[in-house]
Amino acid sequence: MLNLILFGPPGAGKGTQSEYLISRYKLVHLSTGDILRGEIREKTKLGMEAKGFIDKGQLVPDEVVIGMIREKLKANQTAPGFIFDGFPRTTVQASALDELLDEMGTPISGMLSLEVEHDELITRLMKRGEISGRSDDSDLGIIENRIKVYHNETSPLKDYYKKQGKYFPVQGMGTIEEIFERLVLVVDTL
Ligand code: B4P
Repeated sequence: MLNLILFGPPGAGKGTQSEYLISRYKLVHLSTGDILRGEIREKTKLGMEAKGFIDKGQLVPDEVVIGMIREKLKANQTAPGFIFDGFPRTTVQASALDELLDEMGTPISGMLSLEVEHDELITRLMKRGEISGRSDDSDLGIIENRIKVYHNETSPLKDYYKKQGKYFPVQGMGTIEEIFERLVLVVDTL
C-alpha cells in the first residue's frame, strides 16, 4: 500500500496537488479540511463546533479530527492506499495515525513537505478568498494566524517523520505542473 502525507503550510498547494496524485496513483483522498467544511455545510453538531475554530484560524481539537480519520479508515479497508491532506497537524495526531495504521498493518510510506515562501502563501490564499467565499481565506489577520499556528504546532512534525526516515521536502514554488513532477520523482522511489 502507498500511504502519503501531503504536508505544508496553508496555501502550500496540498489540496491542489492531492487531486493530481489521486488520479495518478489511484489513492483515497482524506482531507480533514474538506471533511470539516462538509460538516459545516450540513450544519452538523461537529461542524458547528469546528466552525468556531476554523473561522479564527485555529486548529480543531485533536480528538475531533482523529475520530473523523478513524471512521474514514474503517470505511475504506480495501483501499490501495491513502493521501492524508492536512492531517496530521500535531504530534498527537501523528502518533494516533501511526497507531491506526498499525492496526491495519500498513505504515506511512512518506511525508511530502511542500516548501513555499510566506509572501506567496498570503497571495494564494487572498486570491482563493476572492472566489471561494471561504471565511478563513478572506481576512489577512486570520491567514497570518493560520501560518503562525502552522509554525508553532504543525511544522515540528517534520522532525517526527525525519526520525522515521520518511521526511521528503519538495520545492513548492513554481507552476502546479512543475511541482507535481517534483512530487512524482519522490513518490516513485517509495
Ligand atoms: P485546510 O482545508 O487543510 O486548509 P489549508 O491549510 O489552507 O490548505 P488547502 O489544502 O486548502 O490549500 P492549498 O494548500 O491546496 O484546513 C482548513 C482549516 O481546517 C484549518 O485552518 C483548521 O482550522 C482545520 N483543520 C483541517 N485539518 C485539521 C487538522 N488535522 N487538525 C486540526 N484542524 C484542522 O492551496 C491554496 C490555494 O493555492 C488554492 O487556491 C490553489 O489554487 C493555489 N495554488 C496551489 N498551488 C499553486 C501554485 N503552484 N501556484 C499558484 N497557486 C497555487
